[in-house]
Amino acid sequence: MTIVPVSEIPTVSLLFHLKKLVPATPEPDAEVPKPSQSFNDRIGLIRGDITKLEVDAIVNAANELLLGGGGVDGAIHRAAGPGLLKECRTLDGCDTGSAKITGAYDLPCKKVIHAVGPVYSSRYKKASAEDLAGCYTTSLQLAAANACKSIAFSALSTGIYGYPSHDAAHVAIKAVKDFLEGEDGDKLEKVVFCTFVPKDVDAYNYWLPRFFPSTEPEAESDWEEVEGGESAENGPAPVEEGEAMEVEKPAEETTDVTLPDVPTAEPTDGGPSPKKQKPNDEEKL
Ligand code: AR6
Repeated sequence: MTIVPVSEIPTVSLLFHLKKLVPATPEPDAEVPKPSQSFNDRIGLIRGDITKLEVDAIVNAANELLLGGGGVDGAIHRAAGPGLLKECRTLDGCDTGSAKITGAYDLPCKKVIHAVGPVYSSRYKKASAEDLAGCYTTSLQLAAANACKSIAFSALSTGIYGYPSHDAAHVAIKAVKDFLEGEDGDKLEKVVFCTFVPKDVDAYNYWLPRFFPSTEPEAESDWEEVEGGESAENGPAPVEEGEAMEVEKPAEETTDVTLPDVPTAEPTDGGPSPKKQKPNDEEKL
């Protein structure tokens, strides 16, 4: 039941440095974003239970009623206690693609932002993407307007609502980057993506380096091509285990997934780095 202080949530900069994020291989004609130390120092990635994060605001994957539910919504309401539901009852629900903010009650964070992601529809991909982006943007605006300097997102819509993880991570990271580049961007000191299940871990490990390239001087040189890597069903080959620091998962969620072990040591400086597999860089969207 360990609470994770915001300062202990690994940043993209740290994950590149520890070689737990793999720099992207540039596509021949693709435009590569300019690396930004400031962004890489402010984007966090952690795998585990969002209710354990001691950030200013966590973002719940809610539904339009805002009265609790399953998945991360259930976990947040259980950990917050009955005061949260009581406050949610006063909010009169929330539209899909938007978000509302409440207190956090017994949670270690200060605020809960309840975002209503879309139920994914492959027939209406564009509308789904707009609604999902709206959740991220509204949540960031609410955080900034409520003096929250750190915010952690669950992978909105990727559970019960069925949004494919790679597509959802692309939308989420783009919305966050757009916000950080905007006029209120510097109000947020840390924006964290909190993953929970392997498909989302893979998606964020794939997409974060493509939006937030490494600033490490020799980031590319240590990675070697390995033949015969497996491919994940819906995306690039999964990277090796322990990509991002983990926090404890609630017992009820651990039954159908095998989680990698928590990394316990940094790679040693002297010895040769283990051979790692480059991710498959094919565009998946
Ligand atoms: N911490 C972090 N992430 C979690 C946790 C947790 N404790 N538990 C689950 N996740 P979902 P949705 C991840 O289904 O798809 C509810 O009933 C999970 O692995 O919670 O937006 C609501 O009331 C997945 O990656 O939300 C709505 O009715 C992500 O959280 C509906 O589900 C979101 O999965 C919303 O569906």
